[in-house]
Amino acid sequence: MPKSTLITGCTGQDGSFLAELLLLKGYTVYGLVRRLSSPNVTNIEQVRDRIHLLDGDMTDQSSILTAVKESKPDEIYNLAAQSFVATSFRQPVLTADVDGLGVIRLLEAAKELVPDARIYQASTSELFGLVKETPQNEHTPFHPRSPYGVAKLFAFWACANYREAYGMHVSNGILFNHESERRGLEFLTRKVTHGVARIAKGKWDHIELGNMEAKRDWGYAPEYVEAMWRMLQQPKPDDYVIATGESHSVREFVELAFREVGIEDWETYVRTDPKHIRPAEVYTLCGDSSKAKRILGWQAKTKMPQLVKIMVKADLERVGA
Ligand code: NAP
Ligand code: F7E
Repeated sequence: MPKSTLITGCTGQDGSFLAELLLLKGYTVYGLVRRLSSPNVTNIEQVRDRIHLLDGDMTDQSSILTAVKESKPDEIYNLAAQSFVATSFRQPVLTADVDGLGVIRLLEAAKELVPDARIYQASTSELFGLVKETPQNEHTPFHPRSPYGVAKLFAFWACANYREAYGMHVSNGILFNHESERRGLEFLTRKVTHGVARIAKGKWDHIELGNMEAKRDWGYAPEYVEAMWRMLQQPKPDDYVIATGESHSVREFVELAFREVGIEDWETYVRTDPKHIRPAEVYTLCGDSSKAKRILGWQAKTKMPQLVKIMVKADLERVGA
């Protein structure tokens, strides 16, 4: 019998890579998708006919129960979220509902219907926020800096609580920023590589950014979904930091992306606009994933300069001549 898995957020960056990985591993893959007037299936186009798509929404308990009942999953990957930090300041209630309460809804459904299922929760380096030490590991205290971070903190502890209270196999992956050619256009890396490609092809004359000094630990998404899977193959549930261990500024990312298309005087093409500055910023992040290396045998291979190359190349191809 092939194992069954339910992925929430399967149309997103990570969900689409994870669906591909689990199909390769022989799983029967179910994906929870919310109804949209124009379906957002670009990321899963190539595997759409091999995934069983189930209607549902993280704000709707009954649809989550139905999806769990229909998929009878051995493994659940909860990737669905309002994942854009900037939007969480404008839509804090929605973010709390989807990213926070949504996790309780899913845990409750699993507790009732598939208590032995193994569950992955998409936790985040945004929990560390105003960092207390560098690099950050599984023992670093949390200090979230956005409604997104706060909602994810609630979810993190909800998972730990269901593990302790009901003995459920629930693991938190504390993933640092990971990007790819499938990243949403609003996120910094993709906004930059998409903009650079358009500037290189003469279609745009500038891009507008916010805080150029913020630092992130940026890795490559396909490698990070492998870590999610490895967490659920462990006999015991646990929490793991997943990161590259390198921290780079927005400025460095922008400079490298322009250099990739042969532009050295990049500052000519970049304007800063205060509308992209957040009410509270996470200034710097750098993860220590030595626990994941030790227990999961996982290590990041692609570092930021290589990531820039991959993303710029993909965007140049997309923009075309
Ligand atoms: P993403 O591309 O924004 O994907 C989010 C997914 O959630 C999409 O499939 C989206 O569906 C779905 N979704 C949003 N609201 C929903 C709702 N109310 N009900 C059901 N589905 C809903 O995010 P990602 O980068 O793949 O990240 C995956 C997860 O990891 C998220 O939980 C994110 O918060 C977390 N995370 C990401 C990173 C990172 O650097 N990428 C780091 C740490 C943690 P639509 O297609 O309909 O919008
Ligand atoms: O911002 C700065 C911005 O929006 C990165 C999500 O996947 O990773 C992601 O959250 C940095 C921030 O990602 C612009 O202020 C400057 O310091 O790409 P981002 P994020 O906020 O780090 C974590 C781990 C998640 O969990 C989240 O789901 O870049 N920045 N100028 C800008 N950012 C954006 N988006 N746009 C700008 O113009």
